[in-house]
Amino acid sequence: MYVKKNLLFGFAACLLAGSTIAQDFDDAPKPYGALPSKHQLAWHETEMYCLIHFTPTTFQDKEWGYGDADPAIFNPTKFDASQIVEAAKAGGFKGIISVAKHHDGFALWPTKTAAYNISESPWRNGKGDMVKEFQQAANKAGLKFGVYCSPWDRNNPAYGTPAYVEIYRNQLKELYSNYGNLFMSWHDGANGGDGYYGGKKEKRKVDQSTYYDWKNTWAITRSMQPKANIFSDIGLDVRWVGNEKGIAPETSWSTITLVGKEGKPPMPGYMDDANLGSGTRNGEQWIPTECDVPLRPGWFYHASQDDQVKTPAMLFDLYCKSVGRGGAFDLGLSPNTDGLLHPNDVQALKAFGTLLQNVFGENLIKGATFQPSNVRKSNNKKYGVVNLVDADRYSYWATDDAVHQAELLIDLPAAREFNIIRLRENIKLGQRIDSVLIDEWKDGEWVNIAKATSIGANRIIRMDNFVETSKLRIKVFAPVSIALSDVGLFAEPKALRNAGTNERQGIAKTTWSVESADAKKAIDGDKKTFWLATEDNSIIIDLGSVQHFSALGYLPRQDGKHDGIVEKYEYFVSGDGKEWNKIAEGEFSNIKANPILQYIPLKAEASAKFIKLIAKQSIGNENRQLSIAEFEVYE
Ligand code: FUL
Repeated sequence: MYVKKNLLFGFAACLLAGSTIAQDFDDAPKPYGALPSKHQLAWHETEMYCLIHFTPTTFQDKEWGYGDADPAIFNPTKFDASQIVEAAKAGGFKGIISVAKHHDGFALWPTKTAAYNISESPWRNGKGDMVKEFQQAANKAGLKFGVYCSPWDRNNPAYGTPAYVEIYRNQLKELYSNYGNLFMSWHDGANGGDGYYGGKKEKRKVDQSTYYDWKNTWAITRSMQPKANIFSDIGLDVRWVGNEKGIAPETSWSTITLVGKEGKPPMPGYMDDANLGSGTRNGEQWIPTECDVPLRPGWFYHASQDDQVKTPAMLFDLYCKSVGRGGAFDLGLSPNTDGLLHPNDVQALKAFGTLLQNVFGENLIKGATFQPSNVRKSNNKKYGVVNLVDADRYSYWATDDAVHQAELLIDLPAAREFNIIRLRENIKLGQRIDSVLIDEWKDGEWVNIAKATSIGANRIIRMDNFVETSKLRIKVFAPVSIALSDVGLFAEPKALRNAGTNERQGIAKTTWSVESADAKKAIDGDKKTFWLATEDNSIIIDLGSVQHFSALGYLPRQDGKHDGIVEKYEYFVSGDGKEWNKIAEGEFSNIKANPILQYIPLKAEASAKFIKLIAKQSIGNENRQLSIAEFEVYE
């Protein structure tokens, strides 16, 4: 059973052997459980990076290109990689990943493997290499560089045959040869099926559990880019957190025991993903989470989303829920058709970077004295509490082997007000701690203010309320001795909590009606409820009177399940509910991984009393199904 479950990851273990990390001292605690490799440690230290989506799809105002865009449309005359990279840097991000090829198949470098590439575009007179320009800008700014090369290719005629896998590998080889040392090799799990495929315009399905032969594909990555962290829904080094909201669950272990689907071994694209977010306590592999989320609602630039850029307060919240939960924060940036980040994006990034510096630049633990209940090896200084406040993530306070529960009393020089507690373990010795309890000394007694599990590389406990105290107690529980490397206290600006959202407001629904009582859930203004029609793939909204509108919105169900989510749509309007005119049709690309509100700007303003949505394709039940959390109409 064990052998079967770990076909792929047994291979990972072999590749990692040789990079096991030595203990610092002879009498140091023995490492516990699965351990990070050297390149994973470097990745944990990187914490935040940006993923840049920019292809002809940008010029089509889409989220997924079909693979048929004319390369002539790709002409970002003002493109400046440094403008984008510098904006990321100002946000505190330490690396960038270039989407060198997205699902549309258009390569941003002059690949020899496929004609559909940047040399066919007018940009730099067909002589350009955008991946190179990103790499050079990253190097210049001192940021790490990585690549994303989509396995799914909606342009390539060979997609679906063994020949394509060879082409894909050759693309990786080019990217691994010519763009320096990569810190990440990012492999998407999406595989939507239909595409242009050299003009065939058909649906091609592959068996994701075998088609890409990841074992041998990633052997290329390991041999050509040994320092690159391999990401996929379950990569060899980094796993997807299971959503595109940028959020890891409260309890999220860096270790995981993988389970395949339908009795097959665990493979990317073929995983039981129930524990992707939480990981597994004492799991067999060290594969921490990456939390990816775009700065705007979509991964590609859409002018209609210029006012939907996440605010610095929202980004700060995401930082706490990703980096602060032992993962990495991967923020999507999307240059516009000029080839630049929009000023709103630049501004949000800068303000977020400043906020991070302001909050984490001042550690309120400064000057504190610590009283630990035990220090390893008869109070040996090398394991002492002084290690808790130095800048080294791997120096640590440790207890004796027999001491699995310990207390740390903290005396601050004066009463201090804070709402963030940061803890770190020395993860070179594994993820050892089960949980912590934190108390403040208040009115002559200890009062609990926080608790947490899964400490690991970095744990930010962000409390709802500020605490003002001069005395704290941290109780630590583990199955082995403790190796804690950092305790920090920080205060965020108080106004941050009430920063609001940047959600778009649709027109009021008070006069609206629908045909069935159940369908009312689609117009009740409550995002949590949804209508699931199992025998019908359409919904008609009666607006009550003729209304004028310029855009429509579809919010898919928000409960994490997928049945009935619309993938291809048609919208019709009518004045009398009998004669219908089509006003929009298309694809809600990437809606499964990122089930956000889909905003559909209309080509021309419409006026109607009735609106009908037809799901031409939806997830589950042969498409005679429609689920909808909210129907929106915009003035
Ligand atoms: C997804 C893709 O389908 C999206 O288009 C985007 O690239 C995102 C980062 O990964 O799964």
